[in-house]
Amino acid sequence: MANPFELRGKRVLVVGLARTGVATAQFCAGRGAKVTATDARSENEIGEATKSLRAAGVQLELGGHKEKTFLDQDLVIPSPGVPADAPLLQAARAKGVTIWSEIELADRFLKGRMIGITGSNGKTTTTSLIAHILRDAGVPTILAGNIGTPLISQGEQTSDKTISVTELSSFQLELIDTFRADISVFLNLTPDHLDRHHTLEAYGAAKARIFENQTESDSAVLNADDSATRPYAPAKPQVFWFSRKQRVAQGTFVRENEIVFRQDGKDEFVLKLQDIPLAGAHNVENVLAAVAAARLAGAQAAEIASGVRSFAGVEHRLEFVAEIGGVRYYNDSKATNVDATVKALDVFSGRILIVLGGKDKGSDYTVLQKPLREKAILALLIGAASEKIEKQIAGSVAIERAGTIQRAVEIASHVARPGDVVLLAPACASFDQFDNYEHRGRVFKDLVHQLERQAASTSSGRG
Ligand code: UMA
Repeated sequence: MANPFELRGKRVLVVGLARTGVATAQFCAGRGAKVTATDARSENEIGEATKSLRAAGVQLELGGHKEKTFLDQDLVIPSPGVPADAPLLQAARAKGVTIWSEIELADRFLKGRMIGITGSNGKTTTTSLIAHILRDAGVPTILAGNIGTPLISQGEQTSDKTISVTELSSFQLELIDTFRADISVFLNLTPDHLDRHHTLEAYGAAKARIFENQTESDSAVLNADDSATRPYAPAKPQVFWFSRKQRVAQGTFVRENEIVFRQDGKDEFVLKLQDIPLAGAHNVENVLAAVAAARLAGAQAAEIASGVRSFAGVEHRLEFVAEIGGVRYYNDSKATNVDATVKALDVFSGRILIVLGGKDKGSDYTVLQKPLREKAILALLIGAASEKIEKQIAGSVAIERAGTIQRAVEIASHVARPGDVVLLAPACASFDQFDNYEHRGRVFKDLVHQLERQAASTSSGRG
């Protein structure tokens, strides 16, 4: 947007060849850069994508990375899954090679305005909701970023009228340079990704870079109820707060069960709390943030209200899957950290059988003890983090080491009684047993739908 970049003739190294890397390598090659792409995985493991990359003239170094290749570049673009402090990136940095995340490069080619959304939880719901409201209001909108579609793959579709609604992770933000959002949203900060950022401070600081290049004419939306994000309120952009608990000077808040937007001393009614189609207090926060961002982007209050009312929610986010014999099954595979799991447990009134586990990210699972004691009747543990979770939640709930998600669903289906809830909200990353959280969620849903079919055939057999 603000800082065009000439790729023609530049030596560019793309590190990691999954969604981000493949799109970035194609984009750079298409604009005349001399592109090399490297991945720790072998050609077989990467699969089909290598063919189209070769056809586009991309040099491939697979099955590992070579230091010399990192040093002989003008620009290195690591995928979000590559640690920013990886020794080879450090070596390239020391030699003066520019290292950017893909969103930094993408931003330089996008037209129109940008709404960037970050935070530990609620990003996907809030990002999807803002995009839904704007689309509904007739604004040309793209929905991209950490949500699963690399921003760089969307640039061609933007015009001066487009609003790019972009979910941003700490991994993407920690390697920006001039990336700037017209409207930035920082939802909340709770411990996550400590295996990568090491401290909550470093993790928060990476996220707060969302404000770094904003100017006085931009807006920042922050959570007034979250003491961890309040200190990050930036000086330059206009700050708008959102709150469930208090009336804010500028922004959105709840007044007598109504959501109100306040700007320049004027209050505007937007919608009633009862019109929010999503369960849970955390979703009220997500809606408050989305209302503020959409209003600042120019949507009218009535358009926003209609967009919120017709929002169907997000796949893998407290997604209702099926009711079988009075037992309701929910897929919250996107609950990849402890805080998200606490929020998922909070939504239900009790008798929950929860599937927990996966790849640990240095999390503290003792936080789950209280909500598990109050709401859950059984914790089914899967994946690599099982042992650590078992130690840290011991005594709060009955525990069963299921190992796999298949076994967990099987056990849950035998133990659950009518009225119970079976909830996949694992508090962990998925990469030990699945490609990503979407894959984990789809496997869970397939298993539940299998149970549903079995139940239907059993009952029709009886009839
Ligand atoms: N790799 C290397 N060398 C390394 C490390 C990894 O070659 O040292 C390779 C792996 O072998 C693999 C590739 O890098 O081939 C993986 O890259 P990636 O993990 O960045 O995968 P992408 O598919 O590009 O997904 C990334 C984001 N992933 C992560 O942040 C871990 C996706 O967010 C995002 O949707 C996508 O870009 C598009 O922008 C997922 C995520 O888990 C949903 N995000 C975290 C979260 O939400 O908590 C931050």
